[in-house]
Amino acid sequence: NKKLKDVEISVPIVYGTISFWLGKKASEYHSHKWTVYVRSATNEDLGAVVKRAVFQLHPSFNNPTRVVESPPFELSESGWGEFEIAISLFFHGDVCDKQLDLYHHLKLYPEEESGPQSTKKPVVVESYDEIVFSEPSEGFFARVQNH
Ligand code: SLL
Repeated sequence: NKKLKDVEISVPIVYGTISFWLGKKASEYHSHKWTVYVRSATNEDLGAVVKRAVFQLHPSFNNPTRVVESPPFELSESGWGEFEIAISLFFHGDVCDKQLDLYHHLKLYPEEESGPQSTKKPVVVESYDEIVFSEPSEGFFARVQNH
């Protein structure tokens, strides 16, 4: 698989969490439902680049290492507390051998300025990033160009 010198592929992504307070249905250990996700920032199929996402949750969860093998690269859970989620992205063989580790702080509780907690107003925290691959293989380049 030949490498293309002087070529760079930049893959824009967004990753983050959306959290809903369960209101009347909230219990002590399950007060919120939340989803952590990684997706293309430009509506491309991230599955052309990413083979697998591994979400490392707080050890208070059952089976805290969660593996997602195909898009959408996201995971939903319920819980009661905020913590840092480690997100490892693994790429297809012709893309990159190294994994990329991202870190995201799960936020459940709104800031005081945005008013009281409501089941209708989810708390969203999202980050933007660009994954840059230099000297991509021809196969990878062919797969993602013209998209
Ligand atoms: C805290 N450092 O003390 C944080 C830890 C952990 C949250 C928060 C588990 C839910 C379940 C859960 O929400 N853990 O047991 O299914 O605030």
